[in-house]
Amino acid sequence: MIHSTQKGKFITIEGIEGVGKSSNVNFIANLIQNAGNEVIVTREPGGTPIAEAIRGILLSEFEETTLAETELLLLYAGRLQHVEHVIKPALNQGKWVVCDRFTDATYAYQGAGRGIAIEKIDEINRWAMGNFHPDLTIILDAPVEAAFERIQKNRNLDRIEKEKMSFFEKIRQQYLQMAKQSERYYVVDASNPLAAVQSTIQNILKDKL
Ligand code: Z5A
Repeated sequence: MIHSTQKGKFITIEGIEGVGKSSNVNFIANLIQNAGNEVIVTREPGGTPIAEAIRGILLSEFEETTLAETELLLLYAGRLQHVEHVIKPALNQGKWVVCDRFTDATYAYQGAGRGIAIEKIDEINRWAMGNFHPDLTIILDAPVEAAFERIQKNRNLDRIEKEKMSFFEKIRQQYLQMAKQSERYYVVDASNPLAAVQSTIQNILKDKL
């Protein structure tokens, strides 16, 4: 366990849009709760009133362009509020935290997607987060076309979702690349039916609960 003075664990769920993150966060939380642990579910961008206001800015369209660096700084401003006011206090109380996206999304979207150097993100991440990172990260992976077919049926797209397929392909590849670099990542084939995806997630978490 990474957080030696804490009992709770920090689990994040990642992937491109439409892979089923929202559909699986509560499933994960239920597994944790059924094993007798207290759990909270949260998300990024967001998770506190200030961070949710920042989310509103990030997803809205303005007459001026939002610079990639502005996205990065806004994300970390919200993240700091979220970590210090919600995530760390919950972990310190022994609760588990399940978060829909976290720092890996920044490496994928602002790094691979927007083209900000990974070293720059590392620098800001180190400054804002120190050594704090998830204990376990589930990356839901599916081809971009398949994931987009799911979301386009259901809603209007926000500013980031309006990017081209090639943008999301870079993001998908960055997630897969990161997954090779640490044992905290588990890649799940999200092109399978939801029941199969959830059964895989259950197997991953079985030994951890
Ligand atoms: N962003 C960023 O740029 N940098 C960062 O550091 C962070 C975020 C943290 C908001 O994220 C945006 O912020 C996001 C990245 C950026 N922008 N984009 N684009 P978000 O997490 O709030 O929003 P999202 O990624 O767009 O979530 P989503 O579109 O809701 O996707 P999802 O949660 O992965 O999918 P879902 O809602 O659970 O499922 C989509 C549909 O598919 C739904 O109808 C389900 O019933 C269906 N579904 C789910 N799983 C399956 C399976 N297995 N089979 C069939 N159908 C399924």
